[in-house]
Amino acid sequence: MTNLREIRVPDVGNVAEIDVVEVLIKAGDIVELEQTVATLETDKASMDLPSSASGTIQEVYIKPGDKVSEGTLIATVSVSAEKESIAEPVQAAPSVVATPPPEKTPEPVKPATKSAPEPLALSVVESSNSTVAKAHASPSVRLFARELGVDVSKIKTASGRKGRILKDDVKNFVKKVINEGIVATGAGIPSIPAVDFSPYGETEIQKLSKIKRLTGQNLSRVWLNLPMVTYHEEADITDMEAFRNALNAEKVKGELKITGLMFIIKALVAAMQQFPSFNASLSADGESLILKKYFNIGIAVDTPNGLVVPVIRNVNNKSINELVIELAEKSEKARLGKLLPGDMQGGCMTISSLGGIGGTAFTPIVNAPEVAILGVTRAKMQPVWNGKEFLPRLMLPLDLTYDHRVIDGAEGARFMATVKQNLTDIRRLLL
Ligand code: CAO
Repeated sequence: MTNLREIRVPDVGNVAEIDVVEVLIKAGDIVELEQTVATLETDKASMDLPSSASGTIQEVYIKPGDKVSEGTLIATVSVSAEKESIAEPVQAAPSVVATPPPEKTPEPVKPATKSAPEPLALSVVESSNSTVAKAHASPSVRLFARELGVDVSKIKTASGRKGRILKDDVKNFVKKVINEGIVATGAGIPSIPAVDFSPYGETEIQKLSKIKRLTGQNLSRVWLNLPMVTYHEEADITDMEAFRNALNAEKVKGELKITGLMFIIKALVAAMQQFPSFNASLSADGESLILKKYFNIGIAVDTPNGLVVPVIRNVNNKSINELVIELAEKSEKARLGKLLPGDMQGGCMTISSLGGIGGTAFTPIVNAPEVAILGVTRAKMQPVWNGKEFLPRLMLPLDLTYDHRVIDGAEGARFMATVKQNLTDIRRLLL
């Protein structure tokens, strides 16, 4: 058996005309006791009208735009007699928030419950417009927004009456943020405005390659997420170079030559074995380090389509000659666009070597979730003071960029001192 109960506008203080802003139920809906069924508004306050019974909505008597007052019938609910005997109906009070006068900025709304997240995460995208702080939304919409971590003051599109933000506006805002793939931590960064260059001369539009677009997105994400420091060092590679030249002189025609990069890869891995925090990734929650027991090195390779980073696995178990062959194969595949996704995965640290081109120093960007990257520019003969005299030495510039959340300055400097020692005296690589 069922009984019919009525939901009516309760006593909201001597207000003659109350606007119906939003109706959240329709016939056939199941409602719980105190579930919001409508949003009402006077010129002073906005309120969520709760259901005074749980059951099935039989009929709804109001629509947005109607005027109601105390006692107006909102809806009827059919309640099973069983339920009625268990729960006495209560006269639920509406939850009210003061309606901000449109020209003033409202007080920030505090989270209703402890578990509701602070409205931070999604607030980044549109913060450049301070006028949107005049958010106008019912308590239920504000609660809904808080549950999703959305700051309602950042929502520009309000499709309700009198500029009111509705639930659908919150949903659309979240969809937009997700679709744009905007990183939450880029708090409030205004985008670069579009410029019409035509007044200055002729231009031509060239589409970016897919690799360039993806690399660009990844680099921006890293730039916004990681506090990075770049540390510069120089290694005396005079002896290493003499050894390399001697080895290359032994090679028969057509055999692959050893470049300094192979020794750099080895020297880097030897240092990573000594400093485990460089062979690590920060966990997603930022609370722990994931230490890796394998030593895979990514090598940035310049290709006609953009930068790619093939990975050489288990460098610690490979000889210099094996590295020469593998890097030649992988960089060739990279330039022909034939690398498979697996060839570029699982790296622990990356080397970006511009030494074949030139340079004296640069600041490479960490290939996150790795925690550091080694940049290399062109070795140069320099007069180096040995305490008695200046000697001509071949000096290799090295640049280490690291994630400062994981690696502190002294650790970075010690790590580079070790890489430098390993390159200056490559016998150390045997230890
Ligand atoms: N100092 C002086 N000479 C250097 C050098 C250095 N640091 N590094 C390389 N060279 C020399 C090599 O010995 C070689 O000389 P020879 O022709 O006389 O033998 C010449 O420069 C060309 O070397 P290479 O670049 O072909 O070979 P490599 O092993 O040093 O590097 C690779 C291989 C794949 C890393 C490189 O070809 C490449 O693509 N580099 C660009 C990477 C890049 O774009 N990085 C930017 C990333 S943005 O962060």
